[in-house]
Amino acid sequence: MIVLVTGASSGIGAAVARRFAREPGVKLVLAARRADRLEALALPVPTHLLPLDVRDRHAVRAAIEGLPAEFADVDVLVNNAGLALGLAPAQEASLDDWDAMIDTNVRGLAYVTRAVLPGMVARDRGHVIQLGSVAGTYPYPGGNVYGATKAFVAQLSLDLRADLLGTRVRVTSVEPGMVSGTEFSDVRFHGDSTRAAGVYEGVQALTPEDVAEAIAWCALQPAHVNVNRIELMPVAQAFGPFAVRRT
Ligand code: NDP
Ligand code: 8X3
Repeated sequence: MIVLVTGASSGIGAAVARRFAREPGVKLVLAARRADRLEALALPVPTHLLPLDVRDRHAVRAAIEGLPAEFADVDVLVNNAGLALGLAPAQEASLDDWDAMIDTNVRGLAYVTRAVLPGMVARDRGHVIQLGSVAGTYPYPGGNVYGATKAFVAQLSLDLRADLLGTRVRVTSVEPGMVSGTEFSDVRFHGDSTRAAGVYEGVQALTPEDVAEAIAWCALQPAHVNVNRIELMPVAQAFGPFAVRRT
């Protein structure tokens, strides 16, 4: 089984790489911008490193088309690269932050999907697993464009199922709640590590390994089973607040 993980240099993506490395016969293709972080994973299975910015559609296509023959027939794509930037209300949010989220979570995820799918369809085998988020279902203050990008991921996953009907290619949207032990909040708050740490203070959040286990479970189902979506949260989290303004 050849597993391609985007955003494997950190957090959930790195945990997914480590989880699949435990399966017999797995070969990994690990993509991210920080090649040194990919190298540092040093997993004990055949691995091809793919330094890649998913926002660059030409680079994505060239990278997938240029995979060495022994890594080219990707069985599982874990489309995990993504980020949140900022938590400001929409009327104050940074357009640069919005662009970066749309370019990465929407365009980048679509580019990688588009590059990998033809091979999967030609082989009549494959599984696209997309990292959505509970933020794509439940709104919260400041979630705005981040949440909307994750709603895109969920809907694209359903629409891919429609296009792929008649093939044996599977599609799953994995939608976690709060996951600690990743760089997610450091990135969201532009390196303000105190504010980032505050997000997880006093909360037993999901771990990257929890999410990786759910992803592996989806991929390891019998070939005729398609898990459409999985939503998981820490017990300590529930659905977003409904804000009521009283006069
Ligand atoms: P991290 O910040 O730890 O990991 C994000 C990964 O995405 C990194 O490996 C980063 O690698 C990669 N990445 C970001 N931008 C690009 C890019 N332009 N090109 C290639 N790779 C990129 O965060 P998480 O592990 O927490 O997040 C992983 C996914 O899970 C994201 O899609 C996130 O939205 C989603 N998620 C996270 C939750 C959480 O609470 N942590 C909850 C629900 C969903 P590099 O910088 O080296 O390029
Ligand atoms: C990450 C989870 O709740 O911080 O997608 O948006 S949340």
